[in-house]
Amino acid sequence: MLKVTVNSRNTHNYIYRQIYKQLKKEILMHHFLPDEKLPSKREMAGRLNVSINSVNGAYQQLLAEGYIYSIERSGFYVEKLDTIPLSDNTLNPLDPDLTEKGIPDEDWISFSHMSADKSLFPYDSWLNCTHKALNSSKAGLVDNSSLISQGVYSVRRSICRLLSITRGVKCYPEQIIIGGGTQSLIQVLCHIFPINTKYAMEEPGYNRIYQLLKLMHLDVSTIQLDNKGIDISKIKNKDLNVLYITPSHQFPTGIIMPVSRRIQLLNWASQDEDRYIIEDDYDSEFKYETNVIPSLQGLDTYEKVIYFGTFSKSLLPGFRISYMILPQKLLKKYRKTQNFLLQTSSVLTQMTLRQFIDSGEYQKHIKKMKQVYSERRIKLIKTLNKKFGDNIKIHGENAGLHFLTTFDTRKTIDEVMKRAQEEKIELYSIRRCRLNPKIPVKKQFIIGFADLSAERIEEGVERLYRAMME
Ligand code: 76U
Repeated sequence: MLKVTVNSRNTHNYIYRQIYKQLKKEILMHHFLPDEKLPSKREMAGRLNVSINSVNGAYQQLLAEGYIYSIERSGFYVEKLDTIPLSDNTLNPLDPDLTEKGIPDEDWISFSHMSADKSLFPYDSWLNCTHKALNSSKAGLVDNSSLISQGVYSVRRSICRLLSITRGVKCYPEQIIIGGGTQSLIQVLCHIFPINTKYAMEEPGYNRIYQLLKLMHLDVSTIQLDNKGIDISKIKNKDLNVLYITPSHQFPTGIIMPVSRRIQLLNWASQDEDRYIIEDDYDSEFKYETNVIPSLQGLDTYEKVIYFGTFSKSLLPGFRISYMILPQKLLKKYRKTQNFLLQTSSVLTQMTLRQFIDSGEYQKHIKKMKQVYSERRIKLIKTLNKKFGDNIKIHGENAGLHFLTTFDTRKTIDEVMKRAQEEKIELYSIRRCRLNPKIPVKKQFIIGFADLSAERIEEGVERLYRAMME
C-alpha cells in the first residue's frame, strides 16, 4: 500500500516536493520492488487529490536524480538500488576534539608576533582603492587571463618599482610570482628544484616552512646560528643546495645579518650551479634607529637569491598577498613546468593593492606605522626593563614587529604558558621555532607588539610579570 499523503496547507513545501520526498524515501527503504511500476500520473493525482502537474513535477525530479526510469508509452519504474543506511537528517554531534576555539575576548592582551595593528589600518583608503580597482578592471575579474599563474602583470610592475625603491631589489616584473601566502609559494618553488635537492634552514627558525618541507618529503636539515645569523662554518661542511634564511630580521631571534656574512653566503652559493639562497624578507619595512638595511637580493650579482616578501606585516595578514622573485634560470624552469597553475591570491585584492601602492597610500601607511611601532616598541622595552630588572634580557629589537626575550625565572616554559592563559595574555615561547627536537630550548619568549596598543602596555607587562615570576 503506497504511503503518500499531501498537506495542501503546508505552504513551505510545494505539493510536488511533498510527493517527491515521500516517494524518494519509500524507494530508498525498498518499499518498492526493483523495476516495480509506479502508478500512472493520472492515477496518482486522483488518489492524492492533486493536479497531474504536481505528480509530474515529482516524477520528473525522481527521474532526473535516477530513482526511477521511464519506458515510453508504458510508464515509470523504480530503479534497482543497493541498500544504504538512511539518515534522518540530524547531524551527528561534533567530536569535542574538533571544535574550534573562538577569538579571545576584548580583555585579552596580545603579545603575538603574528599580527599587524588592526585599529590603525586605513580602511577608508583601502575601500577607495577597491572601488577604483572594481571600476577600472571589471574585465579582469572575469577574464581568465588575469588568473595567469604569476599574478596580474600591472600589479607585479607596481611591486617591482616599490621594491627597487624600498629594498634595493633588482628585478623585472616578469620575475615576480604572486601567491596567497609564503607557504604556497614555497611549494611552487620546491617543485622547480630537482627531487633530491638538499635544503637547510635556520635553527631556531620558521617552523611552518620546516613542517611544509617535511610534509613534502624533502630532505631538510637545520643549521644553528652564531651572533651574525646562520653559521657559515657549519654550511661549508655540509652537502647542501638550498638555504632558507631571514637575514633582515632573523625569525625569531631578530639578528640582523651584517654584510660580511651576506657576502660569505653569496660566495658560497656562487660556487655550485645548484646552490640557491631563499631570502625571506617578511618584516623588513620596519627598521628602527637607523635606515632600512637593503636586501641580500640587491647585493647578489650571481642570480642566486630567491627573494620572498609579504604584505602580511605591512598591511594585514588576512589579505593573503605574498610574492617571490625568481632568478631567470629558475623562472625558465617554472614557465616550462608550472605555468598551468592558476593564481591563488584574489585578483580584486591584487588590483586594490596596485591602486594603494600607485596612489602613494602604501608608503604613507608604512611611514605612519613605522612611527607608531617605534614608539610602542620603546615604551614596551622600557616598561619590561623597569618591571623585570635583571630578570629579563631583550634581543633582536632593532627591526620588525617582535623581539626575543630571555627570562630568569624558576618556572618552566609549560608553567609560564599555563599562567599566561589564566592571566589572559597571548604569549608564544621559542619552542614553536625549534625545528630539531634534539636541541634544548632556553626560557625564551617571542614578544610581538603589533597588536598591542600603547595604553595596554603597562597592564600587559603586569600580567606578564605575574605569569612569569609569581
Ligand atoms: C611570514 C616568516 C618568517 C613569512 C614569518 C611570517 O604567509 O606571507 C609565525 C609563527 O603571511 P605569509 O607569511 C609571512 N615568514 O614569520 C609571518 N608569521 C607567520 C604568519 F603569521 C607566523 O607561526 O610563529
